[in-house]
Amino acid sequence: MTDEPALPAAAPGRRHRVLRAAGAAAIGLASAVAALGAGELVAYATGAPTAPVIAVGSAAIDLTPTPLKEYAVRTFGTHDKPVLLGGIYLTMALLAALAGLLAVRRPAAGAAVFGVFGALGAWAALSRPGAAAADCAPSIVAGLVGATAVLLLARLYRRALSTAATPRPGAAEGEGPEKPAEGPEGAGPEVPPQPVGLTGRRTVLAATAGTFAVGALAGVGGRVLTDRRFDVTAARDAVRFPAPAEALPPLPAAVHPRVPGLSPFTTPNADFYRVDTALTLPRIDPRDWALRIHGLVDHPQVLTFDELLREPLEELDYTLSCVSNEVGGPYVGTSRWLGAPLPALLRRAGVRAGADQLVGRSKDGMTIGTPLESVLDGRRALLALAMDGQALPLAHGFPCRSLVPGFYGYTSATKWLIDLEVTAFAAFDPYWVRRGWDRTGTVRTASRIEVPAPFAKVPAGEVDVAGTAWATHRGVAAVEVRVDGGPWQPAELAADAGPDLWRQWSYRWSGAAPGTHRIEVRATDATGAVQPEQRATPFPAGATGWHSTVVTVT
Ligand SMILES: Nc1nc2c(c(=O)[nH]1)N[C@H]1C(S)=C(S)[C@@H](COP(=O)(O)O)O[C@H]1N2
Ligand SMILES: [Mo]
Repeated sequence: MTDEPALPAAAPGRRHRVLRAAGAAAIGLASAVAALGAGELVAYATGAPTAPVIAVGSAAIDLTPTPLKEYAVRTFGTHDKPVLLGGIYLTMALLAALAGLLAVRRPAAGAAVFGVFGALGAWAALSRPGAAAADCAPSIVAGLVGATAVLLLARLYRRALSTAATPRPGAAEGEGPEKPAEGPEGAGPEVPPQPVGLTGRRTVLAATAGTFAVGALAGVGGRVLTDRRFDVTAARDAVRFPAPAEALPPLPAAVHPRVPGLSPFTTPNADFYRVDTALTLPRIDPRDWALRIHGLVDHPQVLTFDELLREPLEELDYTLSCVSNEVGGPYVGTSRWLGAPLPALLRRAGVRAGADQLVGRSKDGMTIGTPLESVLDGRRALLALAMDGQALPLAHGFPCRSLVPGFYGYTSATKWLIDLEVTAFAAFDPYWVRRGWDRTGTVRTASRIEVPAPFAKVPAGEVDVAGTAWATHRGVAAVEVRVDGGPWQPAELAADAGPDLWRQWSYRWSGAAPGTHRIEVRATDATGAVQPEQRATPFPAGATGWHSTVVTVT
């Protein structure tokens, strides 16, 4: 800021205009915080997904064009949701500040901005799949509270300004309404010099700060109350699984090549990648959960969680992967899953002729379609309830998700599953297919180098190279490595635990000479197909191309 003469007498200096504008913007911001706080409190009654920002964010995710979504996943990875929410909060803050600036001139216009906010949130909440009428309540209340707050604060603000502008006896003539609120004045002999309108200004400041504080408190309180009300961690901890009818022996240690730095064969739950569109995790109490099986079936079914537990449970060692994974990327993981065999349940329901798609629906409205023929062709499709010896973590679909080996998650692995519909591809396009993704979603052969790390410095001589390859449900038959575009050399494959699992590999690179080198890898699946060199983006059917790593030998 520039040096200004202390307490300019009459000129409404730039500083004053800036301060006034800041005050008006603060009024808008405080009103927005009050609005969102009220929304969070009301969401205590209707559930976290109905809170205004979450509802708007969820609608934004669904409306985001595929290329932008891909960009977000690529750039922000699993942080895509915090980034989106941050963006929404920032946009709202800017609009709220503008609403404040507007409100001190035209109160009705400022209030209208909040009305539009509220309506937008209400529309977003109602547009969520499975929304109830009451779901728009948090946004409507938020809109009303925001509009009321901005009207009241703007009135105080205008009053403070007009007090400041009222010419006092003895004050210079010609001080119009543009006179700065901060204008100094000579007061009577008993009263020390006091700026005009100080009390009024104090009142606005206090009211704005108070609105802000109460709103923030309501927001935080509403969140905490909602989290507590819909908490299902105790219900999850209480789940006990009967011994599986078909248990698997422990995996042999030889599935891992024991190269330091290589990821473990079984991915711990805490490290398992997470990809979904859920801004708030669906919380489902298994006691309230039921799975409906319907559509082109002779005997529609409704299964409770306890009934599912009484099915002959099976274990499945399975590598789940995401179509959005880039070459060499992290969206893949392996676990031992436990669940009820899906084919048996479908046969019991009696699949009718003409059906070729199985659509899973989740509590949060996701739809995922799998080729029905594949589900019934003898592969071990599962309604999974547990993962690595624990009930499914909330982020991975508690209490139940589907798994169909050989398909990417987006066409087979519905989390928070509540509904299975036997239908036809011609009759229904699931969520991702509507957005242009391949409707089948067969996992493509992939391989990646994990050791050495990209741009690692390694000593000359013998260098251990190792990584992971998968061609889910077909199986990996070979992995080859080459250095600096030289001849392909076979890597050593660790023990094969089955075609539904990834396969880890290692390669001893001997005679590594100082300098920069490029290591490449490619896999061959059990049908004999070699992973293609041609690069393809994840959209629309999964990435292709060889992974490579550049290292410096010292
Ligand atoms: N309800 C729901 N299920 C879902 C998704 C989702 O967005 N919502 N994403 C799918 C995708 S794209 C993948 S790759 C897997 C990821 O499962 P994970 O998060 O347990 O690793 O879940 C699938 N199931
Ligand atoms: Mo995915």
